[in-house]
Amino acid sequence: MGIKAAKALIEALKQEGVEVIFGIPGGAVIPIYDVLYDEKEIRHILMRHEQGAAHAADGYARATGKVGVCMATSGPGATNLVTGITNAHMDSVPIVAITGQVRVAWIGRDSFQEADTVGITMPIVKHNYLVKDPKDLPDIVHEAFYIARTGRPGPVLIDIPVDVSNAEIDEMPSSSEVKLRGYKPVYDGHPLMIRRAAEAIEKAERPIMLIGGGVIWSGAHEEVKELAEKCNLPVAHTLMGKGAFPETHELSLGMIGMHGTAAANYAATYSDLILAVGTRFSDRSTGRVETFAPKAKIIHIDIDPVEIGKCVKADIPIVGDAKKVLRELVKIVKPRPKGEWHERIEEWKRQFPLRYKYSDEVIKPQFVVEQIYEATKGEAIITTEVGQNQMWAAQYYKCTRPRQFISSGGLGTMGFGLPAAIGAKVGRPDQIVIDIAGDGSVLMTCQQLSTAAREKIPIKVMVLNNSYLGMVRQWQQLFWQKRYSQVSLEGAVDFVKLAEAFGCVGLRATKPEEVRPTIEKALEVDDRPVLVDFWVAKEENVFPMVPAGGSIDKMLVD
Ligand SMILES: Cc1ncc(C[n+]2csc(CCOP(=O)(O)OP(=O)(O)O)c2C)c(N)n1
Ligand SMILES: [Mg+2]
Repeated sequence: MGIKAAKALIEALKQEGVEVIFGIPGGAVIPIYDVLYDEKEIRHILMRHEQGAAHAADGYARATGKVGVCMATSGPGATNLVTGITNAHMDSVPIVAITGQVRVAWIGRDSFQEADTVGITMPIVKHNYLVKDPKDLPDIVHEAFYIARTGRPGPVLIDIPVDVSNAEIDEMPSSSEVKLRGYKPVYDGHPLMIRRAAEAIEKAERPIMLIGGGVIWSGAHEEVKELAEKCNLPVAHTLMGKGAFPETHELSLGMIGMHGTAAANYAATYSDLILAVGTRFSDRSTGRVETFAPKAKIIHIDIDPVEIGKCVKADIPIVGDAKKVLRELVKIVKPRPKGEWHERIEEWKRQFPLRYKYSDEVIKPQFVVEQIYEATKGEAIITTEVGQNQMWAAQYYKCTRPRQFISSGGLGTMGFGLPAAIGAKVGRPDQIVIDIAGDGSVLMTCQQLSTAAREKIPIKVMVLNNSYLGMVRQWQQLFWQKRYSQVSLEGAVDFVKLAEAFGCVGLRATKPEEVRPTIEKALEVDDRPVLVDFWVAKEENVFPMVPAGGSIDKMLVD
């Protein structure tokens, strides 16, 4: 007795531990959806746009550490996934995207809903497949998951022609160990390099650690803490590394980069040693690289050899898994006491804390984030949109554990936060999941409120509604003589009505004293999604700010 390839696909997904698929059906994936009709173990969440399916898979992966799965039909379904896949690629998130394709014999004839999905996605995936022989399908699924989650994580796409998924294969192979020629991530760091790193730490006078998203994916947060405490290393994090070291820890410098803290940016600038772990030195973190950390020796630990020396020269390169490398390093490095360096850092923290002017007339967006932080006791999972809202969330919601802060870093995708929150909440139903949003961003994927309502996924969307594409307006104000070109969203939508139209609870706060009670009210709703429309100060800016292309020690503070 044979088995349908589509059925074999679903069985292979189950063998990989998949519990949920975010997707939308269409002609080229009907055989797969037909199998899902009887499927009990895998939950399918019907999204309202495929971009959101990819972001939901992404949010699920970031919140759980597992591989997220999304599915779309051929042509427009697949092309709608592209932004979401690129987003996962830029932030090294393991997702597997399954797309339908026209039948094998019709490929290349501009058939109905044909797109060259493998070609289109080539530069934005870790790997992709066009399945031509149905019996290859189960093995390809296992390979795809293996590639997505090992080494530096990333998205993998499987494109399946409709006659392939609809074909019969002889038998369902049992899941076997994946072995791939030419793909062997290096996990153990070179012992000599680790020794040199230990010596450099011992000799340094002004060392800091700089941690990125790689620490989270490697599960190295405990090792980071142990090393930081043993050697009294001040720790700065990138946007992706937020939560990998408790921001409430006395050794935390906060976030580095364009909207980072003065303490982190000054410490990097004046340090003589940066121990960089799982970070790719993006321009948002380093500012002008020619003047980044001019006095520092750089130890760069990364699982992906391509990152070493790509943006910043490494004096001590260590290719390997952050957790394994730090484990070795912490064993051999000698403890260091605190010194004058720490006093200097304390002084920066005292002199230049993150701050804003509170007002009791108009709601300050930073105040909203602070109140969300307090009302959730710093425990919630936060997703963000992109723009000022994202930076205020990063600055004022202090995180203490990995996988708590989920944000589109590399691609900066407006519309990410809402579907990512859906994915995160599905993966972590035990957690409060809040999308800290901007009015512009949320309108890009707001149709997913319908998904969340119908599926009873009680996320909270907290819109910092400034009636502007605020971050662009901020740049225009500061660097383009206040020529506010095409950034007003005045009167764009009534968010409360929008929420209600989709079957969600809609709330609004227009005065500072309403902020906390409205948040509390939103937190009480647990059977439906809630959207809160906070009418915040329209022309508030995010500070500190390093002008694009500037050195990170040259910050505008107001
Ligand atoms: C998909 C997409 N289009 C355009 C941009 C450029 N962009 C960056 S921030 C921003 C404004 C965001 O507005 P809003 O969501 O209201 O956030 P705010 O900055 O006002 O908090 C824009 C248009 C982007 N990042 N992503
Ligand atoms: Mg806005």
